[in-house]
Amino acid sequence: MRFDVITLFPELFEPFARVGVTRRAFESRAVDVRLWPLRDHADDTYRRVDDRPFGGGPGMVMMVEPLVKAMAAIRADQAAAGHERTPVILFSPAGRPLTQARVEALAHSPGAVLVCGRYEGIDQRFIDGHIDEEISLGDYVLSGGELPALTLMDAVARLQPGVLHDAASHQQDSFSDGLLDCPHYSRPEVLALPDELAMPGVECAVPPVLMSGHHAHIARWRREQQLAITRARRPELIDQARAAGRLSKQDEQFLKTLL
Ligand code: 4FV
Repeated sequence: MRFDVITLFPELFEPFARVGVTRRAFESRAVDVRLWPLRDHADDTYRRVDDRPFGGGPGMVMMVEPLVKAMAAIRADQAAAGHERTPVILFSPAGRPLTQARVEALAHSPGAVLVCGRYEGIDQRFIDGHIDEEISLGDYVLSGGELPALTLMDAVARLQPGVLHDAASHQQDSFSDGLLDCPHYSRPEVLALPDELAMPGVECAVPPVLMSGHHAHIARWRREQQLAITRARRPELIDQARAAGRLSKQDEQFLKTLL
């Protein structure tokens, strides 16, 4: 799959391809990232990419022409590479909230063009003319669309075959079945911290069921933990899982015990 990223700060993306699980996605070309520095498509003497808003008001607006020229260059490059046209995504607080379901759909797609806004926003004519989808990371205001783009690429890259050591690990992710994740434990089985590091009220022993080797009991315990945590923190996700038919009779019986 291929991401074409229009950005004023391509240097923000380099480290991303060098570390962690996502590095494997890029080195294996499972995810092919092309960076398109917007200033390369600003051909006035000052290579302007932003200007004052018509109608007045604070801040600056990203100009339409450099963006349109960058899109033309991307489409030409995709055509030359025999790569199909990919949808154009803009990150903005006005977008649809990003979900794991949207990430999984993208992870099984040819890719996308990611437009990273800066300043107060982008000239609406570019949005009307080129943007297929607006995605929001959340109800807060960032200084640019680069972090949302990196976030989306990270979430998609880790789902690419062969990127996670154990493919099963993303099947147990939060949201993979619409519920929040269960607690995780590793060595030591019984925590023995010196007094100055002690954590009062924290159970020092790992839940015995996890040491039982009884896979069905372990799976049940983890499922019940997911249900309890999700019901406590994100009850709307329980309703969504129920509506999607992802809750078993056993799940419903357990949820009743929580009432
Ligand atoms: C944002 C968000 C976000 C708005 C103006 C970039 C900034 C600036 N993007 N989820 N929240 N974008 O705040 O996606 O151009």
